[in-house]
Amino acid sequence: MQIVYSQDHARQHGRGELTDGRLMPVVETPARAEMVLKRAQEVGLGDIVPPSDFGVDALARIHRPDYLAFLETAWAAWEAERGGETDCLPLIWPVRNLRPICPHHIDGKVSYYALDAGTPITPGTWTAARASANVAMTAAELVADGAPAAFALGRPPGHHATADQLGGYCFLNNAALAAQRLLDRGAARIAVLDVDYHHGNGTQAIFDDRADVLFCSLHADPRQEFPYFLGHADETGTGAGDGYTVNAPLPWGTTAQAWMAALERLCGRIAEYAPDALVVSLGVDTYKGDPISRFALDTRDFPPIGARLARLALPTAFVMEGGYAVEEIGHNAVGVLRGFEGG
Ligand code: OKP
Ligand code: ZN
Repeated sequence: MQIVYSQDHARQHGRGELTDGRLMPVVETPARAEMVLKRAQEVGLGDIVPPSDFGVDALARIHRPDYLAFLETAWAAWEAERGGETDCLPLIWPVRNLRPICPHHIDGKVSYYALDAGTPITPGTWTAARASANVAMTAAELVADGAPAAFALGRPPGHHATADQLGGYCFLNNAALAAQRLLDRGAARIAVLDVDYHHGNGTQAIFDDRADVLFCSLHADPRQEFPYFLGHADETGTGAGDGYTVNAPLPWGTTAQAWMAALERLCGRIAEYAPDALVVSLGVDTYKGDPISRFALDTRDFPPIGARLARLALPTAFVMEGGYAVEEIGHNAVGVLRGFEGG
């Protein structure tokens, strides 16, 4: 399958994220994408193609215009306020008992538009996030043009980003933009399957009230794990989208066997939905050696995931999400894709 890739991902390189009560080096680094690219080339996965530029209008199919304007201007406002020595991070949120009215000062604005303090805005964030979105939409375009599959090898990831909020290392929801692109190219129904260790709260929220996108996710139970406030089993969608969200929260320590059993259930639901295409939010932070995650999948467990997805027999756009064990991320992510192609 073709691999869509842009070097612009490297423009997002945060200096620090607030973790465990202190500022720590970020785990969502440029090396992640470079390691996946290296492995894809090693095994000859496919040609590497650059993204097309779909412009801000395509982003506005999913994201609120005021949020896009914020992302575009946040770094300049932060830099003007206090120089460029530190990344732009929020410190207060419009939570219970406060009012979500967007402030004018950058400190208040970044809080309004963020859902955590682990997602630094840097000088290159807007460039890198747009490149990652274009990478995902280009993979969707390849699939819409008839490719059986395509791989969007982008970062920063996207599945925590909502229509109007950044968080969890995500700024633009790449998978949602890919799904919307497929719909805009004529598909009637799209399934999004999120296999990242963390719940894809952004993707779920974006498609919550829609029946034209089935959102299915396997993830660590939000009672134990980030993003903590979405991803429970009783969330099934609202309004017209009722029945089109399926969550499979799993406990810390989940093994490949239990994980594959949950995948089987979600694949059944996807087959029943009979979508025109599938978007896979491909996180490999389910790996046992992942530094921020607590599932127990081994490198050998990733190819069977791809093989099972191939049996759905759907045109499939894979969109890179998480995976922070940098040495193994290439073997794990490309393992899924090779399993898909051989399966
Ligand atoms: C992004 B993706 C750990 C802090 C966790 C958020 C994790 C975001 C994961 N000390 N910060 O879903 O892989
Ligand atoms: Zn994740």
